[in-house]
Amino acid sequence: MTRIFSGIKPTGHLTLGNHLGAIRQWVEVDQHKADALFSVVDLHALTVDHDPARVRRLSRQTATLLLAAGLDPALCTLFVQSHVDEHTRLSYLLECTASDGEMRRMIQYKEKAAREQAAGGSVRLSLLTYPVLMAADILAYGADEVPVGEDQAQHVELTRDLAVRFNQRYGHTFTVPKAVLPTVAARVMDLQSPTAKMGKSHAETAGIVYLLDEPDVVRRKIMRAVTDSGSDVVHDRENRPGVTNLLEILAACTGGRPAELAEGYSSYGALKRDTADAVLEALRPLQERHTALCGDPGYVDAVLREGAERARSLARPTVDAAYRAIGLLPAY
Ligand code: AQP
Repeated sequence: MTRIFSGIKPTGHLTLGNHLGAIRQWVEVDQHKADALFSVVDLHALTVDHDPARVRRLSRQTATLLLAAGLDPALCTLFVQSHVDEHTRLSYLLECTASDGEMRRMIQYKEKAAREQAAGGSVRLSLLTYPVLMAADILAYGADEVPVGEDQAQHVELTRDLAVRFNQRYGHTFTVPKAVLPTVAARVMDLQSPTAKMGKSHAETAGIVYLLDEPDVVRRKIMRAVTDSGSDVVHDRENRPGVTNLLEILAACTGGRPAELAEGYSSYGALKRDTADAVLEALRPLQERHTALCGDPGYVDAVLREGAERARSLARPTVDAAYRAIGLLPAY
């Protein structure tokens, strides 16, 4: 059976980008078609300046939201990354497989390092090496597929390179995974700066729809979305990024095709109204289930405990095999 792994960082409140670019695919497709593991990858949240209490709170909120979005523990495995030591054990071996140059070429590293420096902070070493930890997350489970938004495709490519290199040097140990991108909304853009990704840790929040935003807040953010000069509604990512973003969000929520949807509109106002309605309709059931789950914290704890147990049992044999293959003496 196909094995799928994907993760989400508790670096902020989850956004519509996380939902349309990743979570929805996990819920509607992946957990039904494969042995799917999904992780709140909390160690990745430590690569930038963070408040420990907030990371803890967001880890729990993220897990709860994933269940609210429809991940079903009877169909998939949901766990917190730091509960399974195999991730960090394997990460070190992969650091010994990766090169400094290939890490510095990662686009997210360049962008986030520049942001940290601009804010006067120092760049943590873990920001540079985090794609290696991500490779360990994936390779520990022998995942065949990694459903991700476009922004993570480069990291999955690195994971493939590391798996192939390790296998060539030390004998076949890892499955070589592939990234699977959604067909629409692979990259949901910020409503206020539609040439930048909608990201949950961005400081400017006016262009970000959070999954737990109140309905009137969601509507206001969408109605105030930056559109392009001109007034005709066309799907053109290059020249009309604002309108194109709205069309892609609408398409992702309603199941249509962005270019075809564009033909039905002659004004930005109507497009914004319909997009807001579609987003609200997509978020309503998730928000209702989230409220219900918050009243049952014991259930979330139990899901995460059982998820970590299963994840450990799957990862340990692969990571032990990697330790042997690379030349380490087995523990007595
Ligand atoms: N704007 C987006 N459009 C489509 N997909 C997106 N994803 C994130 N933003 C968008 C996808 O969501 C999954 C989980 O992402 P992540 O939390 O691991 O990290 P990220 O990609 O760095 O997401 P953020 O929200 O932008 O976080 P910050 O701001 O902390 O960096 C991934 O599959 C991702 O592709």
